[in-house]
Amino acid sequence: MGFQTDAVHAGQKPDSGTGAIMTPIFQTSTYVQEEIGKHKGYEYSRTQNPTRHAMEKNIATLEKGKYGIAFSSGLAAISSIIQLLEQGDHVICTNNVYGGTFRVFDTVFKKFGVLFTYTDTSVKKNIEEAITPKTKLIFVETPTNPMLTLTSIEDLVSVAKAKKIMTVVDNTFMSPYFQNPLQFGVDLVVHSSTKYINGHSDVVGGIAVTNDDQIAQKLYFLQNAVGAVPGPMDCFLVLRATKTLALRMREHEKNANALAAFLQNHNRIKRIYYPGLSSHPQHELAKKQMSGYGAIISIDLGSLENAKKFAESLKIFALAESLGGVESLVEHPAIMTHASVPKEIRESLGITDGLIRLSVGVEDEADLVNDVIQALEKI
Ligand code: P1T
Repeated sequence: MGFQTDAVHAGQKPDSGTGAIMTPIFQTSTYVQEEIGKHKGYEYSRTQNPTRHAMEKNIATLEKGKYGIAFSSGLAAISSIIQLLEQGDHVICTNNVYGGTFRVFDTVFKKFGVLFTYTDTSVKKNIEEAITPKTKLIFVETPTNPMLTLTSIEDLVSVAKAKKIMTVVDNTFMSPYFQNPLQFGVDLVVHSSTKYINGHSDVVGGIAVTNDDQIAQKLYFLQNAVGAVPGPMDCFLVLRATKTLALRMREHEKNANALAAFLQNHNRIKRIYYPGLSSHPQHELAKKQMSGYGAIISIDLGSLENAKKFAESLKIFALAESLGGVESLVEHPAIMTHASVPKEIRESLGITDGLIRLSVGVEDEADLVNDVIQALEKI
């Protein structure tokens, strides 16, 4: 089936009791058993929930995967993936990842003896050189948050497969609509479904998707054993939202393209990062592995003072953490989303005090461009 047909239907069928076309919100913690051990496949809602199952199947289908394993946040999904490892195992991670991802790796899992090497995974040789006999997992964000750097998924898979190392791609920025890493042979895709997948800024959630039976079984085990599961109401909202994912992504991207085209020639902007611009150093790679460029644009305004003035002068773009919702957001990575990354590392990555990240929403294109024009004039 096509993406939109799957988005509307996959994982869902009319309720057998009533014919209700929408999957009910099974707001229950437990399920009555006929006899001890005789039940309908549902025992307890940490372990199984029908609304969650429908959502997991739906997103797995959109991501071209067999199994979807949902969690209560993107970080809960990422943490459960790291819990597949043992003490002493080594992870290679893209040097620029969401600040919270770096924080949980660096402060929580390191404490339990998992070793992390951060490197610029956009260079194949860097991945090859970081591999040790203990390397069990390579975690890549592509495009990265907030620098929009790409890693070649093909290169990643070719290096990792040769050494039997598990590959994980955080696909949050692209959503399953613009990029499907499993189709390149990646083992696991992870999303913060808080972002484009839900898209309405009213749910925090995460999901891992895989085609690998063994990895799936281990993650379902962890989902139940550790227990970072999403509630049924949140699953219902996400399931409702994926029905319009394709429509939203097209609109997000149209607006982002227009805004990037305008911003790239503006004299107040020192540097712009958007994979859809031909000036982006990896524009050709973007065309190859993504079917669109998404709607996150980062701009360097040269100083903290300029960044503050700009962000605080915007009227439609709201000053807030997060991204991927229908409403446009602006944020300052160094002080907000990436504050937990040490300053010298941030600066080496390009996350300067002048850097601003825009999450372009689905409002009218002209209104967004005009909002940015008036805010740039305040600098
Ligand atoms: O917020 P949560 O649902 O736990 O997802 C974490 C996460 C994982 N991966 C990426 C690429 C992310 O961007 C995020 C969360 N990011 C933000 C909140 C942000 O404003 O960048």
